[in-house]
Amino acid sequence: MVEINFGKLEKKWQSKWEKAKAFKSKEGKGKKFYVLEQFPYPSGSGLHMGHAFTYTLGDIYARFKKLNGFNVLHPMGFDSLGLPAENAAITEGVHPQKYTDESTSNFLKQLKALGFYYDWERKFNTHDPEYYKWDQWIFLKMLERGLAYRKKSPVNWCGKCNTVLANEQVHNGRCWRHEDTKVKIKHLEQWFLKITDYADELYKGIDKLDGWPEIIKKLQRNWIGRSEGVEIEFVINGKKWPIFTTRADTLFGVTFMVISAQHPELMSIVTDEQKKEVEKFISKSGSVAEEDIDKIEKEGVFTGALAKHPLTGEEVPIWAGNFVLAEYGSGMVMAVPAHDARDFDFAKKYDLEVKQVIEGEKKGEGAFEGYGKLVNSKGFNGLKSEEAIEHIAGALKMKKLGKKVVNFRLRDWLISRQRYWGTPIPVVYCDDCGVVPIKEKDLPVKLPEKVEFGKGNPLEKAEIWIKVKCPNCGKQGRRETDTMDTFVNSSWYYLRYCDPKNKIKIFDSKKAKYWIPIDLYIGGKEHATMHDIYIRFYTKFLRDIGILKIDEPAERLFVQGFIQGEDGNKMSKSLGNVVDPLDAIEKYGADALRLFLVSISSPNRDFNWSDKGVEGSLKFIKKVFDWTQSVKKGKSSRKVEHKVNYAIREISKHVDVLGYNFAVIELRKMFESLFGEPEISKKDIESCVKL
Ligand code: ANZ
Ligand code: ZN
Ligand code: ZN
Repeated sequence: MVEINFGKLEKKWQSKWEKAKAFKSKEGKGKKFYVLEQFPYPSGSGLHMGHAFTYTLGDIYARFKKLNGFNVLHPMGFDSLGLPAENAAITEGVHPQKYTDESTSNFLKQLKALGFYYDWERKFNTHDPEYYKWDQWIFLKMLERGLAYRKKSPVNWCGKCNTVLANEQVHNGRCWRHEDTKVKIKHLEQWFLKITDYADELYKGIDKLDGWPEIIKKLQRNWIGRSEGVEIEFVINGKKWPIFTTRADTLFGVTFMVISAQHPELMSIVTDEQKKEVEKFISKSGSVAEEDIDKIEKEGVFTGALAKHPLTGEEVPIWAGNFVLAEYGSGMVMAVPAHDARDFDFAKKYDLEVKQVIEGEKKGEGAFEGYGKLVNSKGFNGLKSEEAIEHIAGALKMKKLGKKVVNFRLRDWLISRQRYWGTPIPVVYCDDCGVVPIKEKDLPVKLPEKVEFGKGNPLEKAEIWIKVKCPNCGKQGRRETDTMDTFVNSSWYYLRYCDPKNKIKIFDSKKAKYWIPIDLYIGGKEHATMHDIYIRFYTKFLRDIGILKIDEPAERLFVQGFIQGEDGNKMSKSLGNVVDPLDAIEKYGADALRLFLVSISSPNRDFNWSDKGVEGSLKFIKKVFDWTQSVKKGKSSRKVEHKVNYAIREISKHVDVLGYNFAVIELRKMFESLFGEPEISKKDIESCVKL
């Protein structure tokens, strides 16, 4: 065996590719294929093995499609706004701009060392004002249409991020970035995007996402949470109060009501006698996260108020409780302890009446939650639950005390962040005119360079930047100091790759039309209910303002697994099990590394790093290399031809469905069986090497 320096060899070819612009893409006439991997946040610690793995998956596919005659678009850029750069500014004293410029250029070098097929001419950084200008432009379009608005509401606050978070960025009551930090509730006036206007379409559209994994679709369905039911009016102190129920058939089993302890109007119904008790209860019962509701001890207090039942006219007591969400439905429920487990627990605890109205066999103590025949329901007895829901909804409608409605769990997207390193929200506050949008021709609103980092939002102290003339009346106004959630930047980036240098428009519609939708999108499962929903929302919005003609951004979504350390744990500095892709390239070469990354398991599964494994890949590559040097080149026998053709067919089949590990098995099989052959044609050697 000759010792060859793969590192050197790879560099030679990488620079040839670069000079030849081998991966440049241009819209044209042929069949197109758009492969995209979710772009990275360029952290200071550089590219990690997870990136190397994910981007290898897309790279293989892009090359595969190219070899199959497609016109391929495979771009890469950097999601470079966000908190870590700003936190580094605070702890290390570097300006986020400098920090980010350094880390993006570092990332770029590392990606290039991996030899990926990217059209680097399309690269952009989201912290470039030429990029975030279009975030602002989209925001203004939303503002015009009432889809961007300000509202004071209880919001999630992460003390570590020092900013608010969107609902979907709170996982198990904790910050998505800070697993150790419980989110607090603050009451603030914030900017929201009205994603709920698209709730129904986002929900129903899931059925058409044939190329998306079931798990992502399920998570999205649950997150959007479409629920068909009836809104029923109960009258409290002469005023109608709606409640939402999916079980109108149980209406005659209501024995009390429960209003959320967090409900903003709770105190308005509490009687004087109960005021003290209720206040005591509110102050001791903190806010409960939605996913905890079934687990917590259900507690409450009587409000003293009564609600009039819409069909029987009876007065039922109203309690305040910790298991009712202020933000879902109307924040109040009709409690049916005989048929709802939560209500049952509550009724037992406070000795409230339980009245059965559905016939059915329950197992032991507790509520019967199933469907069945109605009893004790005057006028509806004997009906089945499904029928009863229709009939009762009809009766309520006649009395103007109810209607069928669809409810969603999805909330509007809170995009305000009290941080510096994000896209400035392009509005001005004027004493006379109120909230005034910046004129389109004055975009981008750039971040001021000179600011002070420390506690709080640096923009609030940037007095010179803040002062601006009102675009409407010309009087002195003040800029908005909130910046946008960085998920805004990634919600439409796939479109900018179609026309990244456009200075006049967000993108040229003709160019975009050629490339979109994304044919294969590769990313992580953690984005199921964040990025993967936001990008769908933005696509629909941009369609509705007439600049797109597609309904969904990606034909197919592939969710990659996680690469863990050799010990089976998440790679982390504290465990000492991190393998740096650059070190691995130096030791084994990019080809061996990439081959290893797709050999171990199906790419949608988690797998462990293995030194032995990557050494095995290198050994294999060396063997192949030696064979190409030593084998006699001449004519291929029929047998050899057959072996090569068979391998091309089988490997293509596996690659097409990203079954790369099976493709590697076929590849090894092919070479092993060719090693013993006395002679092979140059053309066949080339095919083998390409494979
Ligand atoms: C009466 C009832 C009787 C209910 C019964 C269920 C069973 P989904 O499917 O999630 O939409 N609900 C309504 N608003 C609520 C809130 N703000 N916080 C907590 N629970 C709330 O669930 C709808 C059901 O959840 C509604 O139907 C209501 O309880 C409860 F035998 O109303 B049901
Ligand atoms: Zn946080
Ligand atoms: Zn004004």
